[in-house]
Amino acid sequence: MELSGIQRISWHHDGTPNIGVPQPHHVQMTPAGGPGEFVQLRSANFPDRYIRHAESRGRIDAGVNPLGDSQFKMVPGLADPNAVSLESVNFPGKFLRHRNGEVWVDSNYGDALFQADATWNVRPGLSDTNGISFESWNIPGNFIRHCESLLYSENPGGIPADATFFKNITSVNGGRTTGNSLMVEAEHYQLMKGIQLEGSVEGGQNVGWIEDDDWMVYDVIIPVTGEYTVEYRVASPYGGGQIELEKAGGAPDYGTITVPATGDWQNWTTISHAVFLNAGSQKLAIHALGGGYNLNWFRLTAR
Ligand SMILES: [Ca+2]
Ligand SMILES: [Ca+2]
Ligand SMILES: [Ca+2]
Repeated sequence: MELSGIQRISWHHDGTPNIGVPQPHHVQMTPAGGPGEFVQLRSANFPDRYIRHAESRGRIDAGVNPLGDSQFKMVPGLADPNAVSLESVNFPGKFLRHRNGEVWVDSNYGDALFQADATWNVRPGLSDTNGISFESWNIPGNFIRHCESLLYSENPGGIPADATFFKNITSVNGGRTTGNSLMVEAEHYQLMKGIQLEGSVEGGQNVGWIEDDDWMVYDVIIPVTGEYTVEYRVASPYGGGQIELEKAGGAPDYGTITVPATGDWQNWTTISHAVFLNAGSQKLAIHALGGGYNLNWFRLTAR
């Protein structure tokens, strides 16, 4: 039986006592986009690895499949709405929590200890303040950290990068994340006007039948306000079409790029431009100011 009203002693996962080390004064930081956003959390020192669950155990891994194992919804903390809890996207109702110093994804049955163990204060990253760290709400001084790919709740001591993570660009309906990039298949729109889908010689499907003023809308989460490179995989027999990247609804416009002639509807090339995007949930629209091209995918990369 665990008692929540007494000081809990915590231990490193290797059995040594966790006496903690002095931490710089932390300022409470609201995560960009606020509670309720979908996040992927990339390791600061293993940049191809993401926080994920596997058979309920918290880990960091590269190439997570299914992607949902590495996607979490950041919601108001179960024990404290000023903190956060991280809910599994593919196992709703399960949350990242610590128990016996380890981090697991467990079901919320509503008991106070679980809710406290699943609540984390978001702090500026311990090794890089562009990132974030998750400090245990009920055992201050302990942070979500990885060690030999497994997640623990403990003080990372001399390796603060083990407890530092970067929120990734992500999309509500999936998309493939690599490093600072998010690739979204054009056919995975949430809304559209006037387009149709067809098989692509590059595999999967592409959007076609794009004429003037057709558009598609995509839900994406932008982790940091700043400049992004947007690449578009396009094919166009004659060229001259125009892609306007805009907020769904028509404004503001983030940038416009002209589609070159590629010689045929399935001769593909990649074009790109730089746009400035604000952090948070975004409904991005690809608006054909001029049509006459096919679109296979687009990719956002933080600059
Ligand atoms: Ca059309
Ligand atoms: Ca517009
Ligand atoms: Ca595609």
